[in-house]
Amino acid sequence: MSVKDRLIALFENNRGEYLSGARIAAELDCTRGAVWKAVKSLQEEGYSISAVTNKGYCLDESTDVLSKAGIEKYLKGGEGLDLQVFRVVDSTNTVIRDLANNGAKEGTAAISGEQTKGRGRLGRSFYSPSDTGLYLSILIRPEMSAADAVKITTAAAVAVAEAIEQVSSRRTDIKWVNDVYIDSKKVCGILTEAQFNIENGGLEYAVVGIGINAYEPRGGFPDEIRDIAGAVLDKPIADMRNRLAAEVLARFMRYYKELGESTFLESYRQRLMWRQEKINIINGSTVTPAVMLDVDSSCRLKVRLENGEEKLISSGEISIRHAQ
Ligand code: BT5
Repeated sequence: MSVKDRLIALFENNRGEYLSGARIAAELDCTRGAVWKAVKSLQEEGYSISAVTNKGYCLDESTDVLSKAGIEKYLKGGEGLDLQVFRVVDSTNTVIRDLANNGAKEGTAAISGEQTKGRGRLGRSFYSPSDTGLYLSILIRPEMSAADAVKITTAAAVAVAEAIEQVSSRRTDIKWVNDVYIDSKKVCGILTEAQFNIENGGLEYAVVGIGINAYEPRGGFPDEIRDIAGAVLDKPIADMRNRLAAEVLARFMRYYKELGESTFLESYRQRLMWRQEKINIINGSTVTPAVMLDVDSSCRLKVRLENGEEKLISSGEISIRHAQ
């Protein structure tokens, strides 16, 4: 680990406390000059570090910069995770796909504070500005039936919804299949991309990508998504994104291991939006009115069509909208 990474870990474990240059140099086994250089570089990355003569350096309690040490500090459970944290990447899903193709193990996760090419489903883009969001992808190599595999994304939605509630105390809803909402605005989108084995058709790996709007971007969301997108919080709280990342990762890994028993399902149902309400089912250019009833144990949507017929819908390319 570089001096800078070790310094982050030291600061993260002593937030709000002054550490003398001499103490830091001794703990990191480097010169005081190297400490000063590392502090400067962290300040440039957005860490709020005060330097006071005769007291030393102090990482401000309110600092909200993603780091491996910062996330690990809050990580309870989540065994087998291997975190790689970036300031900016094109897409964390692409980072993980590249690592997976080079043999990375299950539990490898990429976490970034910004994406330049964040992806949504079906070629759509996911707006991923710096400093206000959390973008992360987790590699899994599941040995499971296709029926269980469809539950991966739904389990991720529950992990996110619960993590947001834990960190922010705000109530979340889940829009089938996997968008997380607060007050009728989308605060999180999830994209799971799978790689199949050409020889035997089995699932080689899957990348679960999660994008969360922690705060509203400076200047607000772009016009195209202003009516749809929302943020978890309107005011910063100390270290929110590291905490949120840790909560999401640990919960997802737990639900993933318990996927066979669908332990996430009850929590999913409790948050499901528009139950017993009128919806429109959108499949390409076809719009079918229905009443939403529930989800079944494979997370298929149970609806009642206008002719009274009840139907189960799998996600695929179908989406739903609320009908007035
Ligand atoms: C999604 O697609 O919502 C899945 C988004 C997954 C993003 C994560 S971030 C980490 C990982 N790396 C990636 O590159 N992707 C994953 P979809 O259901 O297709 O919704 C996309 C639509 O949501 C867009 O067409 C916009 O209307 C809207 N949208 C775009 N950016 C948004 C944002 N930041 N917040 C809320 N809505 C947004």
